[in-house]
Amino acid sequence: MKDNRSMSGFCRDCLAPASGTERRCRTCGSPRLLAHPELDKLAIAHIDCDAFYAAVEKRDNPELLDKPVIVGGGKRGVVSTACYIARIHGVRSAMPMFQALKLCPDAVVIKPNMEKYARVGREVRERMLRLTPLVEPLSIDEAFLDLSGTEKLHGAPAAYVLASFAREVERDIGITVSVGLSYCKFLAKVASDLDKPRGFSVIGRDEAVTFLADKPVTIIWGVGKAFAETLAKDGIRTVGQLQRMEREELMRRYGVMGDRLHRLSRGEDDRRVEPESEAKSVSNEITFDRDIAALDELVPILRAMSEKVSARLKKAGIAGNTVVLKLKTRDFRLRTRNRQLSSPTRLADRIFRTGVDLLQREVDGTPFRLLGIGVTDLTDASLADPPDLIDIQAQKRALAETAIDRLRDKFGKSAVETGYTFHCPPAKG
Ligand code: DCP
Ligand code: MG
Repeated sequence: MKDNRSMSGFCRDCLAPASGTERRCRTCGSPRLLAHPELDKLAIAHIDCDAFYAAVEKRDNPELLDKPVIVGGGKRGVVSTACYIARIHGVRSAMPMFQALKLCPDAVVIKPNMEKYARVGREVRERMLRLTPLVEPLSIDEAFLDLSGTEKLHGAPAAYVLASFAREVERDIGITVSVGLSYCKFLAKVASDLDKPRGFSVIGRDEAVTFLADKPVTIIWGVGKAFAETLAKDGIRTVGQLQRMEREELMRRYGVMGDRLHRLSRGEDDRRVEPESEAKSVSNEITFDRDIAALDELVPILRAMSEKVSARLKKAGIAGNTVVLKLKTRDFRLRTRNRQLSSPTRLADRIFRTGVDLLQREVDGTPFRLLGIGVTDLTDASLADPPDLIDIQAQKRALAETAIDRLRDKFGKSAVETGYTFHCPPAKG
């Protein structure tokens, strides 16, 4: 939003000050100027790398620089990502490769090299941690940063620190990022997507409500396709419509989600940036070579993974209060399901049985590409798995598991296999 009252700003290329009235930098001539009336006050950022896998591949092979590049393929045959040149032709993530090549026949297709991308992702993250300890990664290529209170340390406001960060990542790592800066996580994330690639967008407090008013409801965190359809049936398509509704009405119609719609539609989001802590959860997941839909194929894998999770809990002397099941569908939709237990556990048997119960509700013919199981709400193991006088069977299974653990300790891991894990592929990770 343009406002000339007290516009502070600078050039994103040479970092020289700018007033917000000029069109090009007076020092270097660049048009990439950043100015905003609230620029010095905003400190919550979302940073997302541009066309991440493709950018890494271009960095490592300069011949690809001006060519359309698609990363993906393999057995699954879908696009992981496409560079911005390929996107001009309409190529998108998750698109079947044959369709992508129809749109862009000249594209260079590269198989993903996950280890390399993970390494670059870590490098970027390490640099973020030099700016603030409050870095919350969301995925391999994106994170929230809270830079509140770091102005003294850096001798500059967050906006300036972030622009130098983007410049340095380009110079030292060789890929580009886009930055969203706001006063809350919701709008920081929205902002980082507004001006991709090499973007820097700012959404201030004063403009939040107006900015959101004409946007589709799907811009709101947690409003997916299915929920947007529910809202559309009720005649609600834009955030502005939500802004005009009473909180009570929204809650009556949509429960807790109604409260979220009420707050987020007004740009009210007080979630903190939560740094990654060492062990918030213990989990294990596997991405399959081919998608799996059948329960009887998923169950043995779940068993093997539950045992891994349990082994790690036992080793660390901790236990979890909540079991989390994670599924990713063929089109990359993530489903996580939680169940709080009556007491914390570190037993494979309890993790597995809870997991199966959650899994059964999800198995409906959908092909899954990833399955994960874990526990969160960690506590000390001394509180775990109290003898359950009601469920004698559970007690028996717990005793059996302890006996199996002892045998495994003595004779090695494969000495004892439970019925579920026979012939099942080993879980990775
Ligand atoms: N990814 C994937 N399959 C998807 C989406 C993403 O394998 N359906 C991978 C490839 C991406 C990386 O995750 O490079 C990061 O995802 P983003 O959604 O951030 O996409 P990009 O970084 O590729 O592009 P953008 O510039 O839009 O952020
Ligand atoms: Mg990205």
